[in-house]
Amino acid sequence: MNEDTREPVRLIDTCRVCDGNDWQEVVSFGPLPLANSFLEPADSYDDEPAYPLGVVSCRSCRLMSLTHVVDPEVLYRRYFYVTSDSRTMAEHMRHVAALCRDRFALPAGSFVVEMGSNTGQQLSAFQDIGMRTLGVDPARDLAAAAGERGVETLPDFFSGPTARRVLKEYGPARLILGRHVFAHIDNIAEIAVGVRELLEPAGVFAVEVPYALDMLEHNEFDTIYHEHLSYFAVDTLATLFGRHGLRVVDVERLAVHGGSILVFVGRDDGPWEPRPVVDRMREQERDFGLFEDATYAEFAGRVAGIGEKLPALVRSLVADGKRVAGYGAPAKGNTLLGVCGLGTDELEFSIDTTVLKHGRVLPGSHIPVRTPEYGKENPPDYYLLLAWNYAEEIIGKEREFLENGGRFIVPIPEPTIVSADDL
Ligand code: DWN
Ligand code: ZN
Repeated sequence: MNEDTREPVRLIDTCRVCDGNDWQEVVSFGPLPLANSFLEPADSYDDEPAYPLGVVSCRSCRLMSLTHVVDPEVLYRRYFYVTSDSRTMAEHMRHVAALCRDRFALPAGSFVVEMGSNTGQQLSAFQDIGMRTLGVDPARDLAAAAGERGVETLPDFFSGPTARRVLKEYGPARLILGRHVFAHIDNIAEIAVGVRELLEPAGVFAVEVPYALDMLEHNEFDTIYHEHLSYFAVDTLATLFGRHGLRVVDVERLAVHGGSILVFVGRDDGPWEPRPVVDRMREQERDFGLFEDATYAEFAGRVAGIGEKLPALVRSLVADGKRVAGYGAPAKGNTLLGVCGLGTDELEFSIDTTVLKHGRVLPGSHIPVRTPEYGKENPPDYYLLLAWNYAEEIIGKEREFLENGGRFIVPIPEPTIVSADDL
């Protein structure tokens, strides 16, 4: 980051995993506003900042990276994403806590540190199984909310110096957790070094990231926004950690966020030997075409197809007099709408359960965010399911909407209409 000049955005140069600089261009979505910068309604949005959004792939380690990095101070100090209190996510967090404990024999009272701990929901699940916890999160309001639920949280970015400070003040960690935060960090080499210093010899770093193969295979292009600097395969993470005295010892595939991997990393002098799944997944990635330019070109082609098909579908419904609204106001929805050029001409509003988002408008499209109750009182004919990663939970609880003749447009992996007949 340009600490001296505090440039809000910088063009990447070398690969943050392998230092290579042979990049394949994958997609370029042009300038888009930040996906979590929900705005107060205004007469004019002319001064809304927008930053280039594009992805390239390193031909050496196959890291997919954004072309431009926005200053994290701009991205995260005031942040509207609070960990969803959905049933899916609560179950997932309990699952993660039990998985870490059982696979790596965490004794009761083990010290667990989480980077990007948000409102402390995941660490609460670790407290529930008897662990000592510490959160680290730069979003000041969220760190305060975590404190209120009894999860001590340092209001800071996790960095090398933070890791050393935690080590000095709290002692070494048995488990360091980074759920959906590692892909948000530019200098991951520094994080890897800090993690190694903070871990006990038998300690484990558990990293959960969206899985690049799921993104490529299921056309999840809306996972691409300014916060997600990196899109990882297991092989790429193995390259990264191998350079910093760490090694991937286990991997678990998970359904959350459109398909994620929970990658367990141990010290290379530690007791954890890599389990067979690690090499198996690396082989599968090779067979899938991780190292072939064509894989990325084909993905880009399919994305362009959705970018034409989805707006054509929505516009034809609107032209037929149908009312369309968004379901959910996730960050990814703002990429989807931005790439498809959909806005207030097509969508009347979008409903979301997050109180912080209510009364605001979506960045870029300026579609107003309403409460779920508003949606119940003013049901549209079609909901465009922006939060498609919760399709099962949402469609399950919206039976009444469907039974009354409402329909969902599920945009990913291919625009599809769901009606009561599909229940
Ligand atoms: O990495 C990140 C991922 C993990 O989470 C962050 N940078 C930001 C965030 O991405 P997102 O905003 O795309 O995440 P979600 O969890 O897919 O967002 C779902 C949205 O949908 C939330 O705003 C809550 C909302 N929702 C709803 O209104 N009704 C969700 C459910 C399940 C519902 O029933
Ligand atoms: Zn690389």
